Amino acid sequence: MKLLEGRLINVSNRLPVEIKNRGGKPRLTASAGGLASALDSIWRHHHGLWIGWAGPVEAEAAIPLLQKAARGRPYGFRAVPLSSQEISKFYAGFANEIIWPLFHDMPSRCNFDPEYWEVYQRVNRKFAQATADSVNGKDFIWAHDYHLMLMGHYLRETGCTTRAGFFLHIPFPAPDMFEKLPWRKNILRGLLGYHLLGFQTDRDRFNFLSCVERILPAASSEREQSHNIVAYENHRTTVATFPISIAFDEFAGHAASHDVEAAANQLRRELSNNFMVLGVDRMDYTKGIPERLKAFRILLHRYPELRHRVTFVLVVVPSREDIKEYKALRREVELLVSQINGEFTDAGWVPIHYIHRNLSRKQLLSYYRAADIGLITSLKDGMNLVAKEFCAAQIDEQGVVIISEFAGAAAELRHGALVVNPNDLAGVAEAIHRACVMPVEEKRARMKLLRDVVRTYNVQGWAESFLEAALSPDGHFRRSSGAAAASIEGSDFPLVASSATEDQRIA
Ligand code: GDG
Repeated sequence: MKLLEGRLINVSNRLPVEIKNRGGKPRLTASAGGLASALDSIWRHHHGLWIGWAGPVEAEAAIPLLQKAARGRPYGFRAVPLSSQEISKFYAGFANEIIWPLFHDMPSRCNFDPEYWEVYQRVNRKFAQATADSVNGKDFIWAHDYHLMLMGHYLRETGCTTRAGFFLHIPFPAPDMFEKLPWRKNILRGLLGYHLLGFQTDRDRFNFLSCVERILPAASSEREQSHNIVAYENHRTTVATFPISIAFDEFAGHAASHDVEAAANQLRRELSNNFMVLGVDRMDYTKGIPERLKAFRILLHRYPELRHRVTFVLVVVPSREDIKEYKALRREVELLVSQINGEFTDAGWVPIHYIHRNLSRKQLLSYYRAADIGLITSLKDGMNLVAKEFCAAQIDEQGVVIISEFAGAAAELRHGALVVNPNDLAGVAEAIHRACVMPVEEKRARMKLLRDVVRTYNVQGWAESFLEAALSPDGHFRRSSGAAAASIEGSDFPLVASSATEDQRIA
């Protein structure tokens, strides 16, 4: 669907390609991270420009490499050069030591260093200027994530009148949490410089609106059918919910391939037991990895009959390794894995298979496909794409999803998944047991429901509804598809007649 007359100008902290110095020479490396692949599908219908940091290289050296990277793509690249001090104080500092923990409700992990704030403002101005210099009136600017919350306001300061939207990939906190931020007014003002603000869930949208009401009394807000309009400083901003999703057909198609099927069968043979519980995350304290391990330990204590029958495959991708909190988390996770394995490992059975590296797409899909249970226990999460990818890869429709009620994805998946409070370790252990003894018909019915939701409300629909909202002249647009799915009326899954009993046999 072609929605735009002009070009789509994507702006994110990083470009989807990175230039690294290897052997003294700058070289292009493949994109890391989910944002690039999530956005890839929207470029099939638009052309434009992607603006972001390209890596630690001189601007001149970056240009030919970015031109090379753009060959065969419908969009070009423009690098925003950042010094190492800017990267450390803007990205590692303000974004990842203040906003990331605060917006995930973990204020005690915040380091409110005033220098971080100075550099955050400076870098947002740089991005605004680079963007303003690159656009014309018919283009649409789509900025992404918590690194660029001030850019909306700074774009207007440059005199740029091109329409601009912003999507927040992480949660937005409730006022009591947000108010802890010393620069709370500036952040809200920055965001209200955009024409459209998109949040992952209604919970995040309403948190944002409550913060505006409390912190910016001069702003006024009107509620429309599917969105809100906030007026502030002679500017109107549409605020709506757009739950991000995945390219379902692509994932499901790849998961159904012979290659992946063969690799999944091989994994199952090698683990030679009935149940594979799978966790896939970046190494991040928001993902509830220690909590998940402790819940698994409780499971093995409470249900000794599951020993030798259940294996937990824990894939944890290295992330933000230069930040102290992340190093400490890695030590905690590795200690727990070795304690639990030390306590329970027996001839022919290791309870936890811990993988601390990046898997290829094929390997990841093989694990998704081979697994019986996808276990997501985020303490808080904007969406959690892993949950949706797991569903897409369940070609045999027999996997069970256990998901934290604090992951954005729970809003859409709650009818087919087992929903848990990740802090309730015994409750998580019970949910794993319940998934192990669940009759196959119930598993299929649940997974069918989940796959229907993810197939229907895919990433293409997400991007289209965002662009439609951004470009609709009167602020009226259809309710974003995922948001509609998230508000399906009715109670939890109807087939819960089969809650597990102690003496139920493990099939
Ligand atoms: C942020 C928000 C929101 C993981 N391990 C491997 C691998 N992955 C890929 C997954 C998935 C992505 O990484 C992780 O996405 P999530 O959504 O689960 O989490 P965050 O990285 O925290 O993402 C989150 C998201 O933005 C989008 O808006 O949902 O809430 O925190 O795509 O497949 N990919 C490969 N090998 C791995 O080992 N190839």
